[in-house]
Amino acid sequence: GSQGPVVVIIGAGISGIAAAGKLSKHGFRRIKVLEATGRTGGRIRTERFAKGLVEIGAQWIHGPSPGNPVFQLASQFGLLGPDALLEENQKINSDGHPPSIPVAYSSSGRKIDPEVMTNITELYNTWLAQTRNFTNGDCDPEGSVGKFIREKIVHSSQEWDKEQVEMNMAILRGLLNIECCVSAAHSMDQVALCPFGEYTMLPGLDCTFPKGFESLVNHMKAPLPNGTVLLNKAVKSIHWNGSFPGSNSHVYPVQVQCEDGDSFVADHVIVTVPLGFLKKRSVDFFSPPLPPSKTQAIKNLGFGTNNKIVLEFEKPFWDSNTTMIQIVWEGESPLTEPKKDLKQNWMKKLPIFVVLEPPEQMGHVLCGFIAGEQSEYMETLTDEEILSAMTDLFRKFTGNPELPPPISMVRSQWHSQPYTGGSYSYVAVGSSGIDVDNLAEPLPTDKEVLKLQVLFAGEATERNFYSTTHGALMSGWREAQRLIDRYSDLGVTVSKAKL
Ligand code: 6YU
Repeated sequence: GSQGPVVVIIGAGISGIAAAGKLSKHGFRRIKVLEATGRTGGRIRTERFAKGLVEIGAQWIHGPSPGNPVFQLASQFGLLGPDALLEENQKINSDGHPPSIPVAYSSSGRKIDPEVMTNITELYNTWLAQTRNFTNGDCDPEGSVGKFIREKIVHSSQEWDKEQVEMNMAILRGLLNIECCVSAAHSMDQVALCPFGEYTMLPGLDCTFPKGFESLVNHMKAPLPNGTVLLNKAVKSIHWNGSFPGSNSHVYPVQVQCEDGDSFVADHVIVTVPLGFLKKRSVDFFSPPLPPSKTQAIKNLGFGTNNKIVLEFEKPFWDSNTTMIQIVWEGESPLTEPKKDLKQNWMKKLPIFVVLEPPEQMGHVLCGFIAGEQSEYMETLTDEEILSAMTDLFRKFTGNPELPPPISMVRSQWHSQPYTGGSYSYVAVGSSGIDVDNLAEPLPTDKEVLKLQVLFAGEATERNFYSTTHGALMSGWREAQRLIDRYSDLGVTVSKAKL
């Protein structure tokens, strides 16, 4: 057409909005973003809570430094606090781990000796760092991060004092449960060892958005022409390799059909739906069906659940310099799987609470993390049931049976969201970084004339930065660039075609 190609983007998370923004900036005029839910942002979601704001999804900029596009945009838009902008903060290498050791409480109602915590945590961090050294392929293809760490634990435990074994094991179980939250995996036994180090950590001390992570998405979408993003437009199916007549006598290769009966023809479709959605729906979502390289990638890659339980307290029971509270269940061990009875035991999977700051603006708020099946079970409980479990938990761990219950609560339910189906992706045992690249590969994959009919973006398509907002952002820009390059190959930039 005279206005350049029609591009339909499915999903208005950060990857979809990033793709739309870049295409629009490069002169593409006919862009639509179709979003299933009533809001933009996807897994970036900020809500009012207590005296301030709380992140239901993404919380930190992981590695806020010049190589991180989320950091770049956030600083350009003026969305960061003064500390995040300090050059020294941008150079700190925390290797993805909290800079300080949490205050730890045990299930017998006492604080754990900080020296014991420090020793075990440092030991664990050394092993975890070693799991990242196998990207050269010199490793068992069936190996997992969990198995690797368990072997280190067994070996190391032979040198521990008898009376410390139980506590050390309990602490290590908690550390593995934290790792499950980081990877959104039920067990670290599901996370593949060989490709684990492909995930790349950028330098910088993780920081948050004082006005909420969603402020970033709002700034990114502001320059898009009115009417670009359509909310409550769930896509039902994508028909590619076809010839669909448009209103302008042009024939298009792709047609997108929506749940509400609407349909859109397009030259190019960028699919940014979460891997969790593809796992449930890809079989009837694409017609013709996806090639085997794609269906294998969708099946083999991991996509699990990490949820938050956010609690507001009238008064803090923690000291003002506490930034994190670790929960250590005595008697639990990293060498055995957690107990199966979810109703009784789900909360034993919850290893850590982060203190949300600053209390003057926030109130006294703890944000707990929980991953895996226990997290998915938690989603089925009522607020009252969770509040009562949390009240019991804190009474037990502080050793104060009178501790007042939290005054309010909010939790995430990412697994039950029909258009998300979990939290984020990981490279599971049985898959590799090649699957991530295959997921990113546009259709058709063979050498047909009409290339780039269906493109794929989203967090799960970035081999080195999956599971993050910057990975998602990069993936949206990557696919936009693919289309920009395609039209410059023809020697006609889209904006010139428009004139
Ligand atoms: C980060 C962080 N963070 C916590 C929690 C979660 C995530 N992440 P979107 O889903 O946003 O958009 C797709 C849209 O498509 C969506 O709006 C749908 O409604 C729509 N859609 C679906 N189907 C549709 C249809 N049929 N039709 C139309 N529309 C449809 N990232 O940078 N910092 O602190 C956290 C965290 C609880 C849930 C996070 C974090 C992940 C990001 O939120 C996520 O990657 C992006 O927002 C995804 O954007 P998108 O556009 O791709 O999809 C060593 C090693 C190990 C590796 N892991 C370590 C990394 C640690 C990851 N950390 C995460 C931690 C937290 C706390």
